[in-house]
Amino acid sequence: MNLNIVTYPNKILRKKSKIIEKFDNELHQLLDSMYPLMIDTNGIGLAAIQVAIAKRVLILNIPDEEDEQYDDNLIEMINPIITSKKGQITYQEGCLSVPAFYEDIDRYEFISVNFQDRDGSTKRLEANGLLAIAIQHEIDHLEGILFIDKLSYSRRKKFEKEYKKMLKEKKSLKK
Ligand code: QAP
Ligand code: CO
Repeated sequence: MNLNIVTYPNKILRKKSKIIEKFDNELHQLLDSMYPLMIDTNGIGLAAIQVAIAKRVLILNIPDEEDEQYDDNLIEMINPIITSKKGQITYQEGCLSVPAFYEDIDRYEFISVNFQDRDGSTKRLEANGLLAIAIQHEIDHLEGILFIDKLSYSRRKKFEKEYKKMLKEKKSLKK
């Protein structure tokens, strides 16, 4: 599958993603295409809506202590649900759909998540730290929520101004 990253302010990112019912070849092809795209674009997490597919599918590949990403650490989550959450952690988040912008966002530090794997088997994962942050960030995408939605009014206004300026500069380079 040939996929491209959808970027803000594209309205596609506001769609609510649909539950996966069929764990078929089409789903596997989607997952298999999302992974190289995420790696090539220097991502650690990617939701299907970011490639314009409104399905409850996300992938994660958190770097290790040496900041290396390994295929073995790939996590695929279908129909994820957070079943418990506690604590608080602040992290400077970014998003492939909001390029070149990073801001501190508060998340739960510990979460439990139920999900299905690519074959439809039910799984449970207890996560903390960066993995917990990434799961919350990606599950927000399934609801049409972006990390910039969590900024204070003044920080959001600052973001909109900077981002518009950046888009304008990008456009003038293309011409
Ligand atoms: C979500 O984010 C996330 O602006 C995944 O120019 C964020 O992969 C998980 C990226 C924070 C945990 C903590 C962003 C790449 C990648 C950019 C990403 C960019 C190039 C973001
Ligand atoms: Co994102």
